[in-house]
This record gives sequence, C-alpha cells and structure tokens, in this order.
Amino acid sequence: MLAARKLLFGLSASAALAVMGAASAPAAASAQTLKAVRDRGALNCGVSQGLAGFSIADDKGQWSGLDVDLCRAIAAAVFNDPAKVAFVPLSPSERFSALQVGKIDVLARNSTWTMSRETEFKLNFVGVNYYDGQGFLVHKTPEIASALELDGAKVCVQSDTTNADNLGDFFKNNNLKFELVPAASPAEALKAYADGRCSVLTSDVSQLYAQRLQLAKATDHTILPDVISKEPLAPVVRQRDDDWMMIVKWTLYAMINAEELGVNSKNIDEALKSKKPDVMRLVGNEGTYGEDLGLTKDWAVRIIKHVGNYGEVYERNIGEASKLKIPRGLNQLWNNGGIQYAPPIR
Ligand SMILES: N[C@@H](CCC(=O)N[C@@H](CS)C(=O)NCC(=O)O)C(=O)O
Repeated sequence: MLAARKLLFGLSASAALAVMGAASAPAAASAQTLKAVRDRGALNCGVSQGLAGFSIADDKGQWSGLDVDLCRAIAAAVFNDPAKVAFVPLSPSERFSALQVGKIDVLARNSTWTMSRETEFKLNFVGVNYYDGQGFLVHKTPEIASALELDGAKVCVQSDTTNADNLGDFFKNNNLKFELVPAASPAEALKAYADGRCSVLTSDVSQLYAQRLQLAKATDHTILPDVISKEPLAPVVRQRDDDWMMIVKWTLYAMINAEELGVNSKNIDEALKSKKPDVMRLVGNEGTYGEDLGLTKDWAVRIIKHVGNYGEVYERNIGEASKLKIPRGLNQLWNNGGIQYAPPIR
C-alpha cells in the first residue's frame, strides 16, 4: 500500500482514482492497446523530460534519442510512418502511473527493469534496449580514484529512481557514511552539483555522460570506474495485453536481429532480394511472422527502413556519431563481446 501511495504522487485526483480503480478491476479493458493506437492514428509514447541520447527535444520540439527511436520504430511497424508518435514527457515519479491509467501506450524512458515494478505496479518490462549501471561523477582530483573513497560525501541524486535506493545500499554495504541531497530533476541535480551543494552526482552512467557535457568545464569532472548496480533499461507496457506486448518486444528484437544479420537502413532493398533463410524471415519473404503479430508481412522492413537497426540507432544517439560517445560495452551484440541478444525470428 505504501508503494501504491507513493506511485500515486504526481497524478491529478481523477487520475489517481482511476489508478485505484484499475488496481481492483479486471485488466481486460486494457487488452486493446493496438486497436486504440490504430483508432487514434498515433502512438502515445512516454519519454523523459529531457535526457540527451535517450529522449530529448530540441528548440523546435523535435525529439531524438535511443528511446525516442524505439517509439518511432513501433509507429513504423504499425503505421509504416515513424512520425505517428505523440511524445509524452514524464518525470520519474509519474512515469509508471501514466502507463497504468492509459495516458501512454508504452513507456520508453530510461527505466530500470526491477521485480517490484512488475509485481506491484502490474506492468511488464519487455526487453532490454540499454544495459546500464549506476556510477558516480566527481571533480577530478588525485585523492578520489574510487567510490570507496567517498566516505562522508554529500551526494546528489534524483528522487524516485532506483539510483536513490542503490545509493543507500552501496554506502551501507561498504560501511561508509553519506549525506543525500535529493533533486526533483536532472537539471536540479546538476545545478546542485555545479553550485557545490554536493561533491558527487550519482545516476545511471549513461546519464552521467550526458550531464557532464552540460558542465562549464566538462574535462574537470570524471566518472569513477565503479559501477554499483545493474540498470537494465527497458520499454514497459501494461500487463494482460499480450498482443501489444509482443509488438513492442519484437520491434526491439527485429532491430537487434537486423544488426546481427548485417541488415540496415541503407542495404534494406538488397536484403529484400536475399536468399539467406534468416534474412528472408526478417524481411517477410518467408513465413507469416508479421501477420501473426497482427501487423503486415513487411513489419520489420518498415522498422529498419525508417529507423534503422539497433547498431545504427545506438551510434547516432549515444555512440561515436553522437556527442556522448559512449562505448558499446555491454550493449555490443552477444557475438561481438557484449550481452545484447535477441531471440531468433523463426
Ligand atoms: N534508471 C533509473 C533512473 C531513471 C531516471 O529517471 N533518471 C533521471 C536522472 S538523470 C532522469 O532520467 N530524469 C529525466 C527526467 O526527469 O525526465 C530508474 O529507472 O529509476
């Protein structure tokens, strides 16, 4: 109940009542997401309020990022049009309730897959689109080379995140003391750090890369080598709508499988002529995989053509072609030293 009450924060009274109703009512009403999306003519995709590399809007209101591209890929699969997405920016505290009450169809917002977020909130995390971990950003100084040297530090962290919970565990496990400086947004956390109200900023490492770039002298700050948690970031849907869950899941897996098979947005037309069985299944020239999902036979072609494979999306948003330049690391494919692994299309 405590968790339920916590979750209701940040919602209007009517939305909160709807959540409470939803908790006891059968979930059959929600098993219609694909139809609702089609009838509306657009996908409502929950994203962050602004996190470079994952989901951020420019001054013209144009969204970009790894999570944003997943939203676009779902729209491409359903509508053959990646633009048919309404992006709904959500804070950490409102993201899951927005999904529960149907304000969004899918949450693609750097959210860590945890057990209680599934069991308590009645949601399903669908597949990991970014393997992250929590780290620490500090001012460069020879005295601090590891997080184990942070005893007594003031640490800025965004509230209502796994990061705030992990922080306590890490310091407790290592018998260290710390003072928590809570922030309501990444901008607030960064400002507190820049103003010296804390000497350490903690969040998912990918976010620290993005936040460091916003500091006046980025090179004066370093991300410590310690990674203190597993943060598998994954898109989320409501429970008991398996048809919709499969569409979101296989959209992500089509992108990962396409990279593994060497199929990308530039060579997709040649891939359509391929005689390799696994490429033929991916592009819909063998089997009825798309139709069986409730989509068209060319569902994956639409995704790859309009948005790209996983590697292309990674590179342009957070990899070498982006400002963040985060090495692929764990997010490399399984056959290339990483753990990104999609079940086969067959
Ligand atoms: N992965 C963590 C952290 C996610 C999170 O919300 N991080 C903040 C800290 S940078 C963020 O993205 N904020 C963006 C926003 O508030 O829109 C979680 O799922 O709890």
